[in-house]
Amino acid sequence: MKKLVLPRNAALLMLSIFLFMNCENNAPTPDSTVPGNKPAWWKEAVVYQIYPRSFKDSNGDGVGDLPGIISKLDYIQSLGVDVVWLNPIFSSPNDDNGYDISDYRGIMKEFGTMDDFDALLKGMHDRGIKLVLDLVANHSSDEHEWFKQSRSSRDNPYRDYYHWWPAEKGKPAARYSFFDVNNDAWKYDSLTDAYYLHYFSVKQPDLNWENPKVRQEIFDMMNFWFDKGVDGFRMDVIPFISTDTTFPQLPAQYHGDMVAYYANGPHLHEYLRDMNDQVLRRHDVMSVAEGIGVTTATAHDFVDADRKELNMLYHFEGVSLGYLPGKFKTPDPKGIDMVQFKTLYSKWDSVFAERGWGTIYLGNHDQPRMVTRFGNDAPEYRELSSKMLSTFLMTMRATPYYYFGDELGMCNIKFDRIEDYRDIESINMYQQVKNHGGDLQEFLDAQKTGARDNGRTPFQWDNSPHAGFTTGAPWLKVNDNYLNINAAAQEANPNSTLNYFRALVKLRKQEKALVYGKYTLYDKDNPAVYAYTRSWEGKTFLVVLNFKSDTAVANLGSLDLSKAKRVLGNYPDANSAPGMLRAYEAAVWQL
Ligand code: TEU
Ligand code: CA
Repeated sequence: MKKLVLPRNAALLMLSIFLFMNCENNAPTPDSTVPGNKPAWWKEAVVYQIYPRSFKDSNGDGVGDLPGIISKLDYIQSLGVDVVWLNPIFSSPNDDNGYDISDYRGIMKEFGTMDDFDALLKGMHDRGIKLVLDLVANHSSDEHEWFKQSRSSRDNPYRDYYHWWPAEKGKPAARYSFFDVNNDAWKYDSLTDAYYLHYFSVKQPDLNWENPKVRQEIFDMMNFWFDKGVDGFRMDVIPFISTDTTFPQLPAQYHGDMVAYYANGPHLHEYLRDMNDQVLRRHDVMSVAEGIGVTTATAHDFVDADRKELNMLYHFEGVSLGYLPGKFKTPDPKGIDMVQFKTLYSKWDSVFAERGWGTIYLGNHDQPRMVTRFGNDAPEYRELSSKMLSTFLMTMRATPYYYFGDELGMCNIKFDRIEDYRDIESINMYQQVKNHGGDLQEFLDAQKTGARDNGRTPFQWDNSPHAGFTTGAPWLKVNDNYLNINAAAQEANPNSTLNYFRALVKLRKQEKALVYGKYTLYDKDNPAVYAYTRSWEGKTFLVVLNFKSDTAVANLGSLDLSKAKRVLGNYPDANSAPGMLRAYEAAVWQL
């Protein structure tokens, strides 16, 4: 065959194309069988959530702070995570631990100063870690200057920064408040003989997003933080921001589901597109909605790239499993139905298989500790089940949001007395039960499973007093089990939950199949085992998870296991076969 002689520059072009296609560092191109998963840093990232109040106290006042986080940046970097999401660090009277902001551009005095923030941001960026802050813009604190002005008179320029209902029109249509003792979202204010709206506590008045001045204030504030170098925002109850300000009686289709009504306001997506246009698209940042009230039917409206709104959202369906309907956070004695769990997470995977992108979490500051809620915190099973749950979180097709302390296998503190609680939600709901002559012991028993303070106890650094979190009196009690559950004890142990988490993060970084790979569920009706594969560009990993304490067998159908090799597992030795599982066994096999 005639030898093809290419002109010199064409040959160079061919060579450069060949080199580009084979060089180490060219961004991975997703497998053509899973279109829509264009690579992005926030899709490949592992996000580590820190509740600043409980991470590390540097000055002995018993409250975690920014200098405390700075002192632990090397620990954070040692985890291998890429992004840190900090719960609110802004000025706040802390009625709801920072989710009631009195100055969006100031640092909460207990947490430190703006210089501390700048040092923290630099420390993170120097270590290749991005920083995401918490945008709490559905409501502010009632101690914000805007609200002080707004409530002062009906003709104050800031009046319409919030939702007011003049009393002469009678009581406004009922709206639900999550934290009000009577769940009543309208608070009468005598100063101007009017009611103001608060979906959360009375000290968290809802901002009026229908007012373009409010939107501009929020957008300007976001740009202020992005101009400082912040890498993104988690957006608190962002689906709630648009409100029908005529406040009609609840439309029939929403009877019994106020959250769905809140999350489907008339201008929600117009405002999010506005936010993207004026703020988000101007920076290389990530955005994640707290997707309260969002379902698979509405998720794409928030996160599809062509919507030009947000990058990601997290839903509440998984963390809502296993509670009795109609009762406040009361665990179902039957526990969590694993077929329901697997069906739900498989559904959310398929929702984002072609477009959009998902997130995955089992714990955060609003949730109890995942090892208590979804694993087994009994001494003989706590480490095993903690590693099993971490394996799930780090091998699904979604950005993992991993909650601080879960890498140690920290578990619920299970307070016996309401006096030990600090969370407005627990305190006010207890008062509600008391006001109605309800069963307070039943409430306290249920809170041992579902209370948010279970996930907010101070980080357990070592076995010194207060787990090395503070030299003072901790704002919230430290779990007594810190003597044997702490980071220092686990650093030295290669088989600890901490080092297993590090190995999981490393594996996910190495194997893009665990990020972008096609997800296939096996043995969907197995009541104990969650088994799935992740396939991408010729590589297939099998993940098998036993969520129960009994040994279990998974039916892996026609999977070719002849070349299966375990790459990671929570038992020292691989089981005899991938489908054979010991108590709470987790294993990742390369096929
Ligand atoms: O949470 C929204 C919210 O509704 C949760 O409070 C959750 O529904 C509730 O805790 C279930 O018990 C966000 C923040 O994550 C939360 O910490 C704040 O308390 C709330 O908004 C108000 O800002
Ligand atoms: Ca402190």
